[in-house]
Amino acid sequence: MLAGGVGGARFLQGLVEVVDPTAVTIVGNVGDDLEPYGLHVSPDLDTVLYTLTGRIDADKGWGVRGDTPRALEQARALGAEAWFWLGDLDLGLHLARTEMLRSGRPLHAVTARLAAAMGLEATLLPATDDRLRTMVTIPGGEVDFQTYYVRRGHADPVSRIRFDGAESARPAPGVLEAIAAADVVVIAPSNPFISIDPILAVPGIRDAVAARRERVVAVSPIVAGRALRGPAAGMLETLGHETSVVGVAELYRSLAGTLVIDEEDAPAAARVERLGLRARVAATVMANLDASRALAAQTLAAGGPAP
Ligand code: FO1
Repeated sequence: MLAGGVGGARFLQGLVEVVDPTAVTIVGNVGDDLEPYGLHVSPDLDTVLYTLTGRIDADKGWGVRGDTPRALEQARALGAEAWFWLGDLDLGLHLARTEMLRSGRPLHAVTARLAAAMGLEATLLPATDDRLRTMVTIPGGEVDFQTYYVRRGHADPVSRIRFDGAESARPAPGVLEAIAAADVVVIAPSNPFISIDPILAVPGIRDAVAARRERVVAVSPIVAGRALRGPAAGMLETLGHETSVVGVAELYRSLAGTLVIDEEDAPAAARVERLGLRARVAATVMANLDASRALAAQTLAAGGPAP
C-alpha cells in the first residue's frame, strides 16, 4: 500500500483486520519530513506507526493520544518559535530516530527498528532513504511543505508542487520488490499531490506501480467533490484538474486498473470507466473501524482474487 498520513492510516487500520498484518507492506511518504530543532520528524511514517500500534490521537489524526506539550511550552517560554506542535512522547520518538540516523543507519533501517520496538506487525518502508522534500508554490513564492500545511494552515492556493531531491533519490530497499510481489497494490485515499506523488516521484517507483496496473486499486480521497480532510479538492482545482472522482481517475489512469469511488459518486462511474479504469462503488468514508474494515475488504476484492 502506498500511503500518506491520516487517510492512509485509517484505511490501514481496517486492512490489518481483514488480512494477516505481517503480509502488509506500507510504502510511506517522506516528502513531509522536517528537521525542527535538528530532530528528524517523519509525520506520515509516524501517523502510520502510531495508528497501527494503538497510540494515535484519534481526534487530531496525528500525534500520540494523551501527549503533553511541556517541552514545547518551555521552548516557547525561552523564545523559540515552535509553531510545529510536538508532544513530549512524540519528541522521544524523534530523539531516538535522530540518534539512530546520526549513527549512520539509513531511514528504512531506523524505521524498522522503531516499528519493531513499538510492536508494528506490518512492514513500514519509507519510499526512499534519501532526502526528498515536498516544496509548494503559493502566492509570494515557494515554501517547504510544513510551512504551507501547518504554519499557514493550507489556506493558500497552490500553483506548483515540486519534490526537491527526487531526481537523485533511490527507492528504499524492499520497495520495488514489495510492489512487484504484491497480490494487490493499494493507493490509499490520501492526497494524490502531496502524499502519493512524492512516493511516485522516486525514480523507479512509478514504473513499478504501472507495471502492476491490473492489480493496482486506488481509493478516491474525493467524495462528492470534496476532500474528507486537507487540501486535495482545492489542489485539484488550482492545479488544473476536475474537482471530482473523474479528476482523480485522470491522475491515476496510467497506474491503477481500478478506482474505488464513494456511493455518492456512483453517477460518475461511467465517466471514470470511459477513462479506462474500472469503477467500484463503496462506502469510502471511514467514520469508524467497521467502515475501514469493509472498505479494505472491498478494495482488496477489486484488485484480484481474495488473498
Ligand atoms: N499538523 C498540524 O496541523 N499542526 C501541527 O502542529 C502538527 C504537528 C505534527 C507533529 C508530528 C506529526 O507526526 C504530525 C504533525 N502534524 C501536525 C500533522 C502533519 O503535519 C500533517 O498531517 C501531515 O504532514 C500531512 O500528511
